[in-house]
Amino acid sequence: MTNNKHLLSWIDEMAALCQPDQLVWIDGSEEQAEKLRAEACSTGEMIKLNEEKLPNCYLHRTAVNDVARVEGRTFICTRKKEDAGNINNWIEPQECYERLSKLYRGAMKGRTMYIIPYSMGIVGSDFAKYGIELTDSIYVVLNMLIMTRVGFDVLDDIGEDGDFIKGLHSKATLDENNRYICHFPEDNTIWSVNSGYGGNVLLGKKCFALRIASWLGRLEGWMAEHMLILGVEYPDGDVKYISAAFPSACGKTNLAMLIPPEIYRNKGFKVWTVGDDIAWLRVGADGRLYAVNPENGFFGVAPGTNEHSNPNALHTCMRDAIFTNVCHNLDDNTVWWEGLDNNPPHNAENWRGEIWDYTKYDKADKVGTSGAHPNSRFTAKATNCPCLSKEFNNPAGVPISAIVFGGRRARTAPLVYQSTSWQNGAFVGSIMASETTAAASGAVGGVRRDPMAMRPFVGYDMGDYFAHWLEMGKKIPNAPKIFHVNWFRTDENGDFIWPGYGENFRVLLWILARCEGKVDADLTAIGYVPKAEDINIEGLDGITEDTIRDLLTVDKESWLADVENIREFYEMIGERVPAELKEELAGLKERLTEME
Ligand code: OXD
Ligand code: MN
Repeated sequence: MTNNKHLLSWIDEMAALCQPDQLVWIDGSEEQAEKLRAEACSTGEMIKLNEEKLPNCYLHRTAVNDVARVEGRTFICTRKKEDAGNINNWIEPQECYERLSKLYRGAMKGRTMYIIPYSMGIVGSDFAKYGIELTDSIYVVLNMLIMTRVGFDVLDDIGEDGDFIKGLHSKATLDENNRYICHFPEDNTIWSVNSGYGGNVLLGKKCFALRIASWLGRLEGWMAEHMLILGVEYPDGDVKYISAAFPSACGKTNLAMLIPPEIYRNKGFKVWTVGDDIAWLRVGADGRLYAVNPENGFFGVAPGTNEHSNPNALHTCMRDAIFTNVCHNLDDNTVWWEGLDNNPPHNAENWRGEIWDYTKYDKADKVGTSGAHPNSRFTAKATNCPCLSKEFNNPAGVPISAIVFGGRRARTAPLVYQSTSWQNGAFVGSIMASETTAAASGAVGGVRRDPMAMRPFVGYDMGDYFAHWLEMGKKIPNAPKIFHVNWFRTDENGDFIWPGYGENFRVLLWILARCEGKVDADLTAIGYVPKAEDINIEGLDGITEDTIRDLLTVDKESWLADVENIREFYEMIGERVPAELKEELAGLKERLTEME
């Protein structure tokens, strides 16, 4: 398999610690995957679904106490605490290795340790980074086979002395009080123990492609971001690419797979998906910023996915998919989730595997009475996506015209605005936020600041991360323009004003027109805001130019309140917040104060 001594001795050491009954190398072949699926079905770890309706699809249930990422149990273990920063949890590396070794010791007795060589990005490309994940979970192996590029070509490329990220995962006893997701960026190492939930255990994803990769990107002069990547095709065949960062559960997968409104489809516009969650960005030889999606599949939230919100995602997960914690329709051995359609199954098991009474479903108590868990997922192959970009496997990536940040704000942020420079754009990213609205009244709830949607995913100090953004701006001669969008403004009744979903395409077109210098805008205290007439509302029911004007207003008082909140947030991040961003904040305050 490999002669890499470092790799082999690390595996020996981890096997001696975990004491599995046997070691099995994962070669990426369909034959091996099929054997593992059969084994998982024989033990009840997975359920094979209706082969006619959902070919090659499986259902898995995690432990009831293990259904989401656990930020409180996620650690960045740098030698110096200040390098992990104030936002991240930290444990001193040696102490952490010792504490976790006790949990791993003998944890794989009676189990198999699977060795998964995988690549984030296209094997052999400039963007690619390699990892080996050791795990005692077949579910992890089968998900990694979908989400990453697995195979021995990775070992060949690592060669005798190449770099790779060492990932160790054990379900151990699934003890939530001893659950740890730990990153050792100085050692290229990830240790995850006592969880079986995707975001905690598919180590290629959040742990490697964001936390460790953000660290590597800073060292090596590139960026790892929590961004979708999409291409907008114009009727003349030209395609322009956008990458966009939104906090979790703000519709990234939906935007990435958007279907343009009919009036645009008829003219020949299309949207192509390159990625729905993670972008790795590098400066290309032509001075533009190029993006690849390092993943090979989608790990999407199931509830709310339907023929209206995201038909492409629905089609993507109708074959070769693994469903986690959804509702099981026992009548036809298929799956269901809240928001799929209005026909909940009458003979079903809920995400916990208990008989489910759909008549008792109470929307206010989603976890207790729902059929599917609100964070239930589908793991689906990118290549099954009907709108997958033909550039998906391009090792050079796609050139990015616009970077879009987005939050969920009831009042503050307008539908869309453009920053005035890269530095100002980095500032706009750094102040990203989402808030919960008290449903009926439209009252503004708490604000969670989530810079660049990376709050849970930066593998080092957040102030240093901002500084890296500013540095990168200096290295990109032909940098993308930076925008901010907010699909979630509400009216006095708390209802969303903008229809969202496919209609967001209208905003993307304005963004791209700005990048091309094809449309004017009004300069306001926060940046460039569209002229209402430049957002096309043709064919949009119930939306007038006045609605758009209203969606584009900049409300002085709520922005000034936000400035105060941002100042406190910067203080919490600490002294490494770059002076340039503090100046941007001061400038914003001054412009707002001067506003009529
Ligand atoms: C995700 C997340 O699972 O951001 O993608 O939480
Ligand atoms: Mn995500």
